[in-house]
Amino acid sequence: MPLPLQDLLDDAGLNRQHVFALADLPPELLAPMAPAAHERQLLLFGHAGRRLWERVQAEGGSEEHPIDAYSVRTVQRWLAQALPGARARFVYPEGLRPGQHVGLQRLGQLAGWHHPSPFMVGVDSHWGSWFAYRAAILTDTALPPSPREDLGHPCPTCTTRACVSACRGKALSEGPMDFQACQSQRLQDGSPCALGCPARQACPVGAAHRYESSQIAHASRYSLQAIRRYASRPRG
Ligand code: B12
Repeated sequence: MPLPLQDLLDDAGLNRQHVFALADLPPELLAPMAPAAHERQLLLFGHAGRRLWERVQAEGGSEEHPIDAYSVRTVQRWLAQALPGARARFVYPEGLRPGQHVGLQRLGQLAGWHHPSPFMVGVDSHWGSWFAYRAAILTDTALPPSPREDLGHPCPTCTTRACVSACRGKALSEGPMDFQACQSQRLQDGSPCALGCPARQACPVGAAHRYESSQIAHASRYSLQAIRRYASRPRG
């Protein structure tokens, strides 16, 4: 069942949407959001493929986090037109206390969008790893909950394992991803992984939807900054 005015969201590049009844979500996932009594549903908005970035650039905003600002603006515009009068509260990318976060990949798993890849970013057989979670709101609505949309898990039948051999930090060589090895490689001067993950880019699945290089560099810059912050944190 499509959402009301779903075309507005699709056209804006927020082309994945899922309605959850809060009653169906595990309590530990809900806990950081501390839902109020009138909040009945969680609406999750994602993007897949290149459209979102095209739209963000077309709007030419100069915010520090242009994708987040654009996503919030777009969901607000959609809410005003599609669900006037609904009470809604953002829980992603803003709205929660510092240090609290919504388990987006877990929500993606429940929606059917997320399958684990060796490089930890979720994948499916259509979009590959070229999708992410852009906004989540709690509402007092009674929309029909969405069915799972599972486009398939490509990794179990993958024979080439191109991501594993492309990983420059040898972080994918033995079982679960070695996050320390990934981080150390990214932090080296002139690392080929600083502004884009060669493993993610080597995956052939959904290659037609691979982000444009400026989007890859943009997102990677933020994660590299975060890794630098973690790495410089005092220990003990
Ligand atoms: C924290 C975080 C990070 C941290 C992880 C560091 C750390 N040790 O905490 C950093 C900043 C490194 C990071 C990087 C990236 N992240 Co990140 N990250 C998150 C975040 C905010 C929370 C994850 C979490 O703590 N979950 C809760 C714990 C309990 O669950 P967990 O599964 O054990 O979580 C661990 C892993 O998820 C891991 N992690 C998170 N992201 C990544 C990425 C990689 C490659 C690896 C190895 C691990 C990892 O760190 C978590 C804590 O240890 C989520 C968004 C969210 N709110 O869920 C996005 C998220 C998981 N990240 C995402 C992405 C895309 C990335 C990047 C690819 C961005 C980029 N283009 O550079 C990079 C990965 C590149 C790389 N090789 O480093 C997407 C994944 C989309 C998808 N299709 O599944 C998410 C869902 C954000 C979103 N808006 O969609 N990320």
